[in-house]
Amino acid sequence: MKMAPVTGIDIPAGTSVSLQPGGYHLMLIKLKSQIKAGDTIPLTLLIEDRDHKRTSVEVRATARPLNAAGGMGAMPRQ
Ligand SMILES: [Cu+2]
Repeated sequence: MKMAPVTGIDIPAGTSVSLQPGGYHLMLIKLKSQIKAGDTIPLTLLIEDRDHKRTSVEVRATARPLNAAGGMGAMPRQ
């Protein structure tokens, strides 16, 4: 599979985009320490609306083994 970085993902009004293996996904690079399966990783997603107003969304992702289906899963922080 070939991957290329993007600077953003368009989400048309009323639709959604899934981040998942084989499609758009987040890649964590230059980590300061190794992430192990089961670790919880806090992430901040930056959302920009059509008026360029930015909102950040905090999510917590649970690391899964590299060979697991679904890769890393994220849920909104409660
Ligand atoms: Cu990737």
